[in-house]
Amino acid sequence: MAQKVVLLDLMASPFGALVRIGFAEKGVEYERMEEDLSNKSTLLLEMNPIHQKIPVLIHNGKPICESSVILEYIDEVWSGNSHLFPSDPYERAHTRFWIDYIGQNIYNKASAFAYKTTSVEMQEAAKKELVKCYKVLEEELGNKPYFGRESFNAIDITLIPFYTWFHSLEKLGLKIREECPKIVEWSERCMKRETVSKSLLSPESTYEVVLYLRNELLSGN
Ligand code: GS8
Repeated sequence: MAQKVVLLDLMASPFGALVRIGFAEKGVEYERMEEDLSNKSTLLLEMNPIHQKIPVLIHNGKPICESSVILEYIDEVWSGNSHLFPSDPYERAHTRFWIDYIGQNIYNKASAFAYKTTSVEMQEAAKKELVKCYKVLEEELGNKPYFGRESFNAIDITLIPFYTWFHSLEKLGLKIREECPKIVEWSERCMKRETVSKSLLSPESTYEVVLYLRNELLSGN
C-alpha cells in the first residue's frame, strides 16, 4: 500500500526538527505542512485535540502526537537497516530516560532565558538552570562521540535541534562555548550530517524568531 505520510510542523520548532531529522535518517518521504500557531488549522485541532501542538505525524490518516512518541514510531515503522533506538531493553530504557530529560528541561529553560522572562533576575536564574542541565548532559556524554553509543541515535536527534539556539544564547549573554565546550563540539559533529543540517532553521533565522517572541512578551501580546 502506498504510504501517506504528513507532518504538521513549524520550521522554528525544535520538536518539529527532531521529527524531520528522524525522517531524513530513515529516508522517508513525507508532506510537510507548516502551521501558523496563532491561527491553528482545523486539521491540527482534529488530529491533536488534547494538546493542540505540533508536531503531529499523520500516517495513512491516523495521528501520532508528541515528538518522542513520533520518533520511536518512525524507528519501528521504517525499521530498515539503521536503528535510532537500541534494541536491548535496558539500553532502550536508558535512551528514553535521556530523551525525557531533554524534553522536560532544555526547551523550557532555553525559552525562559531567551524570551519568556521579563526581569533581569529571572533571566539570570533561567540562564543558570539551563547551563546546569547542559552540564548534566555533558557529563552523560563523557568522551563518547554520541550520547550513549558510538553511533548517532535518538538521544542525539532529540538534543541537536537546540544547536540553532546557541547563536541566540551567545547574543543574549550566555557563553555556551565557554560553559559547555564538549556539548558544542558534539553539536558540530552532529551538524556535519546532512540529515541534521538540512532539517534545521539557520541560527540567524532562529535569532529573528527569538527576538520576535521577546518583543511580543515585552509588548504584552
Ligand atoms: C511539545 C511540542 C510543543 O511545545 C512534543 O511534541 O514533544 N511535548 C511536545 N509544540 C509547540 C511548538 S514548539 O514551540 C506548539 O505547538 N505550541 C502551540 C501551543 O502551545 O498552543
